[in-house]
Amino acid sequence: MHHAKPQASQHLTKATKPMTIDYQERIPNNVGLSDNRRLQRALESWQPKYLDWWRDMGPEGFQASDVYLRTAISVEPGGWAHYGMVKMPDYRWGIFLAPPEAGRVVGFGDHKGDPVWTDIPGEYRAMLRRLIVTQGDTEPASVEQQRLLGHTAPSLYDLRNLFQVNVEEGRHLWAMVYLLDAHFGRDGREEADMLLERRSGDPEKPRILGAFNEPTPDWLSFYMFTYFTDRDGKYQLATLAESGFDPLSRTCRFMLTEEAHHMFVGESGVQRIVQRACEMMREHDTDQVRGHGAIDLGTIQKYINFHFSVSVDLFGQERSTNAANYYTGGIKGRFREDKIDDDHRLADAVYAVPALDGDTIVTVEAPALTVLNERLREDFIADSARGLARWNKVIAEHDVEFELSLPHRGFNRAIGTFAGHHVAPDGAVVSDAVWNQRVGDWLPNADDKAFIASLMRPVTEPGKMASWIAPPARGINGQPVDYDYVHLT
Ligand code: BYC
Ligand code: FE
Ligand code: FE
Repeated sequence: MHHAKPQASQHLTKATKPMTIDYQERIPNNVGLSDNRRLQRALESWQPKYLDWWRDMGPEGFQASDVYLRTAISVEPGGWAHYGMVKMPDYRWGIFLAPPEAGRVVGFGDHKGDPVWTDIPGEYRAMLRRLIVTQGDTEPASVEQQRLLGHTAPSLYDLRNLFQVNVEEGRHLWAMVYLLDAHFGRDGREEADMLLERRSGDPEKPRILGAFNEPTPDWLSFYMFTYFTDRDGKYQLATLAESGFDPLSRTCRFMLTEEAHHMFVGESGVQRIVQRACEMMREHDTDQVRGHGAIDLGTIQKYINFHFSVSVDLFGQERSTNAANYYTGGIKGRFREDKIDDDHRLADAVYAVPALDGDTIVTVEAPALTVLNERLREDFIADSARGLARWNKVIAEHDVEFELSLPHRGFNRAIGTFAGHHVAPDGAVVSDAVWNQRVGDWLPNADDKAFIASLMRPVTEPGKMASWIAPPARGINGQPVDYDYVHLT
């Protein structure tokens, strides 16, 4: 049976400080796993199942390649990363929690001001289990969605970034399985096994949330996914980092440090594609750049429309009693709860949310507690818009007249108020007939997908880029762009 061992090139050393990760252990951790035999046994019996899953469902065709990966070596802010050539199955997946905050108290809900819980309060067990399982399910799902992309990477730099994202999503699964094994006994072990059994896109045993059953067939989709869908990860993890259940909070705080890189991959990936499109538009004085091997801005807009809309669905319904119960229980807070100036209980507060009044989208006031999903969705939308502004800056710098935009939040929705209605990207409610006539202008159509697929040819020479993407501004960890980031076998 395989179990992970440190690579000679990793130079990972034994723990000296309490919050340093112990790499001598079979499962690297900073939670004192060797002092908890029961938990250690549970995780050690899950580890081979995880590795089997990784070999079956992880990146296809590259398990034997050396990849320039970063590994967490400490959870202290700054200087936590080590870089070296690693074969992915030997990546040191483990359990890393952010340091505890002395005297931390519950920040919101009925228990506001109470000391945080290190064990699960019995009354919240079911809620917490469900949240942890839902969170955990997305992590292996994304690895499954991306497993064939290695065959068509536009450069070795991008190939390496894909694999970095994949191993870290694998580690995020470990993070949730740790909580299930440590705090939910036998049920937790069953859930941990089920996390390895569901499969993205499989109608018999699908992943839990919609976006995680969509295919990620090409690299434009991959960058959109890491820009928009990983950003849902940022917002959900941030609300769970507020949790009164301290192990969940500490776990999510460390996961957020990894999440930032995933969104960087998405934002910079789209930016480089936009840049290439603009360069070709200037060079050939046309916006029909497909013939020049670039992706036209109109197609990029359609991919934005798709990935934005499936990602906003991930926030759930506008009105949710689940969300109200999570908040009142002190289980799941708002984004940056401590920065919000109110009573953090919300018993009497109201909040404005969109609603449909016939064919018109209006704003109505609702009890704030019941519309927390919508509020978080709004935070997400504002954050998403920032990257678009940076992409539009690139377009303007090339003197091209075109502006990328986010579609209306009601566009192409499958969850909540707008599900079952057709909303155009500009926010107009339209008929079935208009929708059917226009949908191919708003979402990637068969022709767009075939064109994108035709561009997906691997580029494997260090420093070379596919025709449709500009080189990155710089390499990884101070290495040059033409560094040999993945040693192909
Ligand atoms: N698809 O009351 P509601 C990440 C279900 S991404 C399918 O509005 P609630 C990552 C819902 O489950 C972050 N079903 O729901 C990114 C409920 O089902 P039941 C993932 C959906 O509970 C990239 C029913 O509809 N983390 O980490 O308020 C790569 C009623 O809805 C969907 C989390 O999501 C959907 N889109 O909110 C790798 C955090 N939306 O009970 C990783 C944990 C809703 O009727 N999860 N439903 O069977 C949660 O906080 C909540 O479960 C949700 C839903 C926000 C997802
Ligand atoms: Fe993740
Ligand atoms: Fe992520």
